[in-house]
Amino acid sequence: MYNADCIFCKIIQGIIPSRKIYEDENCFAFMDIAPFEIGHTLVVPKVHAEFITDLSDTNLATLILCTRNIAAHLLKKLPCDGFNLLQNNGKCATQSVPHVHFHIIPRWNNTKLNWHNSKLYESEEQVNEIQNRITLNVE
Ligand code: DGP
Repeated sequence: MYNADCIFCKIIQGIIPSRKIYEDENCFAFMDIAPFEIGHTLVVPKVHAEFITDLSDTNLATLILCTRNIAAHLLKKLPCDGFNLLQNNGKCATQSVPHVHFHIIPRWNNTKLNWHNSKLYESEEQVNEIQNRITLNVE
């Protein structure tokens, strides 16, 4: 359920701070610390599992529905024109945090993605503003 060595489990517990945008009984979503685009969001199940294939049907269903709902929210509130869903499993597939997660990467028409863009946000104020804009019903 909870893995004391896992960064994302610690984020879910609030032991490591994060820019939370959504939380419910099963899922937690927060802004990626190394975003590929403005509004890049991670959606994770509260239960600890390394690969998507380790999740039960129920946990996977709640995770994908939550991801769909957050993506719909980003389309409307950022707003963005589209998005990429990215989900890595295993070091060989560039998974760096071994807790299942979906990346939602907002996309805009006529804008190329910079996969190594570490300086996306102009200021702390801009990150705060984007976080406020994309936060949904946080319990
Ligand atoms: P992946 O390569 O699919 O395992 O992506 C993991 C993502 O997690 C990566 O884009 C950076 C992000 N990340 C890692 N540590 C933290 C953290 O402590 N806080 C936040 N907000 N994101 C993190």
